[in-house]
Amino acid sequence: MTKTLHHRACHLCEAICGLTIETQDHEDGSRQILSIKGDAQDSFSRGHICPKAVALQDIQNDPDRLRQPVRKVDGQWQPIGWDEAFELVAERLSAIQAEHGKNAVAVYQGNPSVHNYGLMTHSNYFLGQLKTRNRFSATSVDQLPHHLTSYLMYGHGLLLPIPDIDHTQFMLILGGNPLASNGSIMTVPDVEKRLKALKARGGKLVVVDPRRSETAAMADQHLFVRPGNDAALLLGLLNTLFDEGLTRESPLPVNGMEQVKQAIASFTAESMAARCGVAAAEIRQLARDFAAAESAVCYGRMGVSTQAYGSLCHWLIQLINLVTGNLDRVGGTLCTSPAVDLVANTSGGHFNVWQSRVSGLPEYGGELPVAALAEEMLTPGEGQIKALISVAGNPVLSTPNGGQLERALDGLEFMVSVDLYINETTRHADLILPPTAPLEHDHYDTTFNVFAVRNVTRFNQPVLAKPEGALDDWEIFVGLARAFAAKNGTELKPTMAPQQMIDMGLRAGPYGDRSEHKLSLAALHEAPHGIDLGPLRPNLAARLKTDSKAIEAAPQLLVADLARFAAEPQPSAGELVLIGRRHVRSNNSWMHNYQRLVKGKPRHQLLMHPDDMAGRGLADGQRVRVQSRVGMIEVEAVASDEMMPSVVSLPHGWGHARPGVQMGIASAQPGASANDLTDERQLDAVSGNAALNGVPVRVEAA
Ligand SMILES: Nc1nc2c(c(=O)[nH]1)N[C@H]1C(S)=C(S)[C@@H](COP(=O)(O)OP(=O)(O)OC[C@H]3O[C@@H](n4cnc5c(=O)[nH]c(N)nc54)[C@H](O)[C@@H]3O)O[C@H]1N2
Ligand SMILES: Nc1nc2c(c(=O)[nH]1)N[C@H]1C(S)=C(S)[C@@H](COP(=O)(O)OP(=O)(O)OC[C@H]3O[C@@H](n4cnc5c(=O)[nH]c(N)nc54)[C@H](O)[C@@H]3O)O[C@H]1N2
Ligand code: SF4
Ligand SMILES: [Mo]
Repeated sequence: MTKTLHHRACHLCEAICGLTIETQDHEDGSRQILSIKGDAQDSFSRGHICPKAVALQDIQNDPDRLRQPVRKVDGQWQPIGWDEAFELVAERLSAIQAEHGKNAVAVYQGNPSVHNYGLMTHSNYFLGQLKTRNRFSATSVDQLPHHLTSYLMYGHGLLLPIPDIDHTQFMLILGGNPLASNGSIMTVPDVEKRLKALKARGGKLVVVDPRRSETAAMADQHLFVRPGNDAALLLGLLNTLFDEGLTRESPLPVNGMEQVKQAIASFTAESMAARCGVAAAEIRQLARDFAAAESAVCYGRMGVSTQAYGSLCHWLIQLINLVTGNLDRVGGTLCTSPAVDLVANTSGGHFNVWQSRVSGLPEYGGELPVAALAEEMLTPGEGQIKALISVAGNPVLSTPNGGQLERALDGLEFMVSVDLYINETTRHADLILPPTAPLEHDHYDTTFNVFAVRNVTRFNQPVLAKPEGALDDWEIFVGLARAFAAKNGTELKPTMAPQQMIDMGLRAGPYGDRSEHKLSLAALHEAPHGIDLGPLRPNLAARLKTDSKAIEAAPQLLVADLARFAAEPQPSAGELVLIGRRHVRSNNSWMHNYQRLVKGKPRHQLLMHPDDMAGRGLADGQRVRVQSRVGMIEVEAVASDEMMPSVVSLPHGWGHARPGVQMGIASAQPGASANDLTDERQLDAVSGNAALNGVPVRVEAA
């Protein structure tokens, strides 16, 4: 009975905390997890951990997790062999494409796709063969405005300036709650300690949020903002910076700044105050504080990207950092220089080269906005979606008007899911292909090293042996690719394992064969706690991928959106709007089946200001009916003075009571789905990203 200590990063959220996992090997050959702790020797996460990482063992041991492919026959799930399953997928998809055209097969890729390197390297090996324009992902219910803004201004959708949180003297956060989310597009393990350090060195933290979030509660200043109206605040700030001469020269090459000045000249703090709910004097003072700080960073996340002006907000955020000299500056925002450099190796992307069939929404990087998925299934005609491949996603709970999508899935001719569970989405599939569990496969973070607040790298070895007959995600995609190519008589290029691709990427990268670091896979094997490659450094000028090789400060598309913003009719007083929230013990829709995380008081209630409850004759803890244009749910309402009046908050990812879901613990305390209320027609019009925040709702006693 040998005990072993393993070191590996947690892949569950963007913070990539180092873990120390102790296992025990038994005489029968089995290996048991004894403990999961933070790895104090990981210089990036410094021992930080959250409750979700401990639940990695619950994922491993969950009796509800699928361990072999299953096929639905007469409404019953039955085991099926891998080869037979691949053959079935190849046959059904080929037949559907032959009859209805390539676009009749759609793809949805969910969030864990970017937390699992095998899906990053190999899903396209198969999906690319389909040559369908109906590709969708969680990007368009999340960070699409970030990518689009970077693509338009810097020439590459992944050139995302990251807050230099460890060196800044002023951090302005809009629509992010890193104390619950552990940071996003800012890979920052141990964020609370880093924010405390910012305050301890005399820096200032300001949070703009319609809820006094956990992060807002620790800030020096918290401003309530009317949901969906951050652009007004940001315009007021930028306008003040120009108006009061608070700008600072930047050495970066910039085009279009005069045009920006003119375009925003009429959006003064005074004219924007009512719109955002922040007094003009406060807007002006915030601009002065920001500009006066030795270094400052303006950072916006979910709350300002999944709203009706997501792209406008992210453009204004970039401009505020730029004109105060904080873009590409220590203590401001900086782009990473990652060991596997996805920016250097790829073209910048493309936008609006084609559009969705029904609503004409623009593609970005080959994907269409997921808000259009259901209508593309439900609207008859040439190009109608007849089959779906869902990969590591749960769009019934995570995309707007999930109820409509659910009905649309019922009408498909064929659906296959690559997933660990029979959940709200995959229960509609004909076939589910489950990969190995997280600790059973290796991992290299291709994505979050690129978004990290320091340049870091590590390779994660599997902790547990792969069970006999199990396949990793990437192997499932190789199997599908081969079966599909054989069925269609197409030639398939040979592929290599993800490990080998990472080795090549490391060697070709900035710390590879041509540098003193000589990074390779073998070198990372020698460094189980990860390698710190130093703080972020200014590098943007050399990395710009615009045609002009300058920053494009005034992209036509974004400047034009100012007119839409100015013309937007405002809701009448007393109307309620819905926003979302996250909790540290929850992870989107899929980690509610672990007792360790869901025990204690429920965390899926509707938060509502006491005055809004009183005005409707509602009592604290009462069950209420919440209604929007698209649907109605029942939940418990809790009075909370954290909320801005007229705003209610409900986390997404709940609603596990649907029939056929096979997740016992989750179904026992199901909650209701926020996305039965969100509206697929409410979009950031520029990018097509869903506006999940700021949804008009009515609340009454149930
Ligand atoms: N109203 C509202 N809606 C939201 C949000 C919000 O804030 N408010 N947030 C949005 C955001 S930011 C996101 S990212 C999306 C997330 O939306 P999705 O990505 O659609 O959903 P997840 O809940 O992440 O579901 C992940 C699925 O992947 C499976 N899975 C987990 N690990 C693996 C793996 O390694 N391999 C495979 N093959 N499957 C795996 C799980 O069983 C689960 O079914 O939700 C969005 N929806
Ligand atoms: N524990 C946990 N961690 C997670 C996840 C999880 O589900 N659970 N999900 C992961 C994923 S996929 C992502 S994308 C990240 C997201 O990470 P964050 O961007 O930090 O997301 P949230 O924690 O949802 O914080 C969003 C904040 O925006 C506020 N907000 C809502 N509407 C508006 C608005 O109109 N304006 C402004 N200014 N604020 C608004 C909300 O009140 C909330 O406090 O978290 C990741 N980490
Ligand atoms: S914060 Fe929690 S879930 Fe996120 S990487 Fe760290 S341990 Fe994992
Ligand atoms: Mo996300």
